[in-house]
Amino acid sequence: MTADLEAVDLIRVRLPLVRPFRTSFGTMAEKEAILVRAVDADGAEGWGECVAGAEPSYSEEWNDAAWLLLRDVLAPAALAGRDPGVRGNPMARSALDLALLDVDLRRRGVSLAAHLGGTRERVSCGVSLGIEERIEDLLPQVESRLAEGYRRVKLKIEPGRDVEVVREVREAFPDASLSADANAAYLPADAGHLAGLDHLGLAYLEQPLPADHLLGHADLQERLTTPVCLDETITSATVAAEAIRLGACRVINIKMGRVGGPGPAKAIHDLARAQGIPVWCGGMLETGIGRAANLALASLPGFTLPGDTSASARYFPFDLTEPFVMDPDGTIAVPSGPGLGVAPIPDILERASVERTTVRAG
Ligand code: OSB
Ligand code: MG
Repeated sequence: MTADLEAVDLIRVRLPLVRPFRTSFGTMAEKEAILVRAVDADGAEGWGECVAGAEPSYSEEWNDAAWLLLRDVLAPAALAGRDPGVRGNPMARSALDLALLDVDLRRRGVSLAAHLGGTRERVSCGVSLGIEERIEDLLPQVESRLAEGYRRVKLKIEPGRDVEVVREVREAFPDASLSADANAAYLPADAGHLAGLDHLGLAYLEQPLPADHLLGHADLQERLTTPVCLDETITSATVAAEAIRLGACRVINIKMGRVGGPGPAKAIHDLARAQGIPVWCGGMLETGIGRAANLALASLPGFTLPGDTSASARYFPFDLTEPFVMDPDGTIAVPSGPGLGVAPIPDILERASVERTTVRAG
């Protein structure tokens, strides 16, 4: 597949967000991403997006480090047709793997969704709302996103902005499908406090404890009636299998970048499905490139819950690709063209680029 790979371009982009996005680990005022463009000897190209952030705050990876790894290790190994022998760094690896897969699929005329085993043409969408200083700034966002058709609204929470916030949103929207995402902000000793969420009808509570607390999540799940969903913890199919066996979660969020690529993402889907654990496609505020990959992944049959696969307009005043639009029924069409089915619009890519380099064989 990579035999005639000729060059790998790395393009760092920055896109303004429609609103700063605050989580328990920090605030993002703009989106920074590394795009990977793989080019083969016939000039065919493929794209991938690294979902790491500008800082190592969601996980250990960050773009400055991913850039070096892609430039000095991963791309040269791919160009030489050898295994890079690298541990960890799933987001950087996933970005390159996606670009290489995209070249191959485009050449063969196969969509990423078809390649992964997708079974639906449209996927169900939820939306993730950042922490707001004031409840008056959150409630109107929930209202307008529900009115747009989003099938689930996820509220970011942190200590001091949790049970009360969820209660206010629940009181204002009694029938809405709601979830809460703590991004690892609590400790096992907070179990009693988190049990205060149990009467608020959440679809699930996402990643309450730090990523390595497998037993902590199992104990917490035993205490809560709210299903626990794991995000940061699930870094491989092995961890997913152990989390399920321990009872550490009843729901899994799958992000291709966090688990190291399309292959591992599908493997986690397959094993969760075999064990009756529903999964949904997480998001990292991706540009249209990463969004296309997420929509393809979310078309697999085990993705039975709405994903953080929102429309381009929820994130950006302008996206790198043709914008993804959600229908009023809360669904987005899965790209059906070869590979990702989308590519950056040259002018917009040019305008958003802040750094570029090309890696060649030899
Ligand atoms: O925990 O799911 C998360 C964004 C950046 C980092 C981590 C997370 C998120 C989101 C946004 O919740 C999901 C989206 O892309 O809409
Ligand atoms: Mg999350």
